[in-house]
Amino acid sequence: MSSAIKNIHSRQILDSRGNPTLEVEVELYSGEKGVASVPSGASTGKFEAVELRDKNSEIYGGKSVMQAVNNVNKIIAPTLIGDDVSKQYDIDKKIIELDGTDNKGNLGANAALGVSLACAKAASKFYGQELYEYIGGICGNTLPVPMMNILNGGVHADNGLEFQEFMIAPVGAENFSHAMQVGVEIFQTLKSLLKKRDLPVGVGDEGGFAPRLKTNIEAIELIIEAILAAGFFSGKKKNFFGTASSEFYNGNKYFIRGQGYSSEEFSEILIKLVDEFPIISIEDGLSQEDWGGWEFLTKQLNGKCQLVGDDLFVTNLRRIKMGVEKNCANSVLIKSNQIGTLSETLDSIKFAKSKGYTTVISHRSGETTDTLIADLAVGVNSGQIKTGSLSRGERIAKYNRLLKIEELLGKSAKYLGLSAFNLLCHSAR
Ligand code: 2PG
Ligand code: MG
Repeated sequence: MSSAIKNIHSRQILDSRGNPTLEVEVELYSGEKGVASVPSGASTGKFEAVELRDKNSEIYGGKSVMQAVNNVNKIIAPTLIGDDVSKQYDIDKKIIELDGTDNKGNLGANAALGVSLACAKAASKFYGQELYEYIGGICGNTLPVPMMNILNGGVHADNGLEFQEFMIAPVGAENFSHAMQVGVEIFQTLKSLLKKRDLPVGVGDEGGFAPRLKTNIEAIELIIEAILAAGFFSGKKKNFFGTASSEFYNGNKYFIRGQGYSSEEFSEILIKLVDEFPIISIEDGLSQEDWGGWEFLTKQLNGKCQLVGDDLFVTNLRRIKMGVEKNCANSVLIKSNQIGTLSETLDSIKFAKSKGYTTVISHRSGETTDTLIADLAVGVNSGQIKTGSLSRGERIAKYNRLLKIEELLGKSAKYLGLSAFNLLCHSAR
């Protein structure tokens, strides 16, 4: 029995938007196999690692990933065959060196990540461990607070809302399964409210409803109404939103309903929203290039609201370090495909935590049914996960995996609720 890699094979599959992506299988001499697939974003950050696409407009509209598949099968595989799969950092280092760029521009972050994740899965099987156990050992036992994106906007829907995600987080739930129940009850109530108003209940890319509403505030109010109508007090079931502001930032202005706002003006709008509504977290409130704005917003809201950097940090240690130095944000969104390997993802998480930043493990808007992020969230005790709404199989797959992990952990399972946001710790910075 050996944990040495016998074979690595990649194929092109489809993601939840029907776009091509990679699946990678890693087979060990022991006979164990790890299979992983790679997600893909729509509101991608400018500084993300490169997602390699073939760009042949006659095939899949230019989105096929055969070059990345070939990079796995013909370049990465021969280099890693025979290596010990349990040496994750060594494997990832080899891939990084093989690529030789800062942004995985040669092999593609999608090629690199597929192999990296499939290796971790194969290793966990070799040791007879669940993936979250393999990642976190006996310390990995925290079920994340789910941030559920029940109303979709931005580039994930076609409804004209500038803000991309309107999320709820049952911070007052007793445990993870209770949090799911609360989320579903609010989601179903929102559906009835929309129907009553003759608004469509079709869903966006992440499974949240996507009605055409007049303003972003109307979306927030509608959710609060659903929370109350479902029988929950808004004080216990707080809300989030993710603006993905880089998407409506143009020429140093933030454009809402056609009107341009300066960074400071837009920050004031966000600050007012936090004052008026039960909002405890804002993701990408400002653009990825607006460091000055982030400094201002963080100064104003630190200690009151979690400020999550997604496009701002792109899971990249260098950018997270810049953010810490400049006192920008107090939380990091974690997406492995923004950086390209599991070990770089783990390093970003470790660093963020060491600086008192919270971490939110996240899906992409283009997903597969791979549930790795559920295990990662528990393994690293991130305390929070963002994996979409309460519909669409690729979103539900992650929630169902977490329900199973909660059962597997039994009495060891923890659910942090509001303390996952750790807001007060940051007020001193
Ligand atoms: C985000 C993500 C996931 P995308 O902005 O956080 O919700 O969207 O994958 O399209 O970048
Ligand atoms: Mg985002």
